[in-house]
Amino acid sequence: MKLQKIILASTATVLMISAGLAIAQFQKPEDAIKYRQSVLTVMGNSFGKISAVVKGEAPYNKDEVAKNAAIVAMMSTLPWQAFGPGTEGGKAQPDIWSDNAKFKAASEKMQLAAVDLNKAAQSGDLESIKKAFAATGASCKNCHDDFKKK
Ligand code: ASC
Repeated sequence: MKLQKIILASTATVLMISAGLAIAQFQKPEDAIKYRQSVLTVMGNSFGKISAVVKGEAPYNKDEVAKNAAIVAMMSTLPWQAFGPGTEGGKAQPDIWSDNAKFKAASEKMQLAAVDLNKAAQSGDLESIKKAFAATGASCKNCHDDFKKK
């Protein structure tokens, strides 16, 4: 089984587990802030590499895009457990806590988009990758518009 396939399979499992259970516990709010920022930085780095391919700024290499999409899908499941009560700070808007249902819905939309992007990337069909990339980017932006300070 190729690594990306293992990651794809385990992403679904982690999604199900993390839906009902906070995996990580944080000693201090700063630890939660650092964790979520780190995860989102890693996710943004891999997403940016796919972005360069989609925009024609970098050559399409199937294995590279597949690897980065698997990273995006895996990382997409992780930040949410680090937005618990009392962890306000960083660039997080207060609405994350005051309108948590909306934040959760936006985060779930992004995770599902990332799963689609990973499926497209594993298939190696660049047109599907471009479509799934656009949908994933829109889901990032949607959440940032509402919940991230400028
Ligand atoms: C990225 C990145 C984001 C998203 C967003 C998409 O590469 O770091 O936050 O894409 O800009 O609109």
